[in-house]
Amino acid sequence: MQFTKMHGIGNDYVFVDCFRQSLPEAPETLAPKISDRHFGVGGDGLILILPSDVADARMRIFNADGSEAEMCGNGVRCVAKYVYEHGIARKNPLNIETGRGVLTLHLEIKNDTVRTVTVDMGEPILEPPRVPVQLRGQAIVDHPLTVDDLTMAITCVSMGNPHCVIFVPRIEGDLVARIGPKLEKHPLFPNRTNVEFVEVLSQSEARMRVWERGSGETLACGTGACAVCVAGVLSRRLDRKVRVHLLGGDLEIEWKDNNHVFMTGPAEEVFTGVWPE
Ligand code: ZDP
Repeated sequence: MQFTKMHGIGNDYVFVDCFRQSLPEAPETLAPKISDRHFGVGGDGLILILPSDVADARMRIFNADGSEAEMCGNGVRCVAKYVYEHGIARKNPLNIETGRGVLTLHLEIKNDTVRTVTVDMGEPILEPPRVPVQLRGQAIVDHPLTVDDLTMAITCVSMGNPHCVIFVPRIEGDLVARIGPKLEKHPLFPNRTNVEFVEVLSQSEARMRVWERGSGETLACGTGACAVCVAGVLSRRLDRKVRVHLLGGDLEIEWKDNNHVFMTGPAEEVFTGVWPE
């Protein structure tokens, strides 16, 4: 099976072009094997690029533990780059079908190479039953929650996939590794959750680290950065247009007046290879 290794600011995935081939086994079992950084190719998960009846292509994303996610921000930018550069659809903008519907992606192309992509990520989802989070209210903003004797204020946002955002004075020590997995699997989140730890640098700038559902700490999370922007506006910490600094690089996020969240960032192809059948 041919694969392509790509990443969005260090959030790296193994991509399989399912227009041209089929998988040797179910993606839920292939993803952990191919994502293993010692015994496999290595990555935060597996992303399938498939034909679609309603868009130029369809994306399915499987985390490193084999769980399928509804949406993927860094990954969908890479899908758009692949679809354009490998001739599946030489269009700009592109439409990509995802677990949360069809998204529109605008490409920045130089010398026939896709450099950066702006994704209309759609509207944030705040109603607790739709995140889902088992708390009452119109939206969960700065809700106190104690884990491991640490009381935090959580803000819950779905971008198609669930996010638990926590603003802290400083992201230090083992906070991410200690608290991330406990919140990922906390009973409040029936589908588990991604967990973002955020330092506000100014009204228009934040630094974040992320513990991802099904993958652990990653260098970046696109849907997570969108959730951080929304949570920052709801809690009056951030403007609607922010630069988010992640371990792997920066993303520009804007929550526009039409209630859609836009994410702009790079997408890179690293290498191709053959996975033995
Ligand atoms: O929701 C989840 O289970 C995430 N781990 C999916 C991957 C999210 C991603 N890192 C992103 O950029 O949104 C790809």
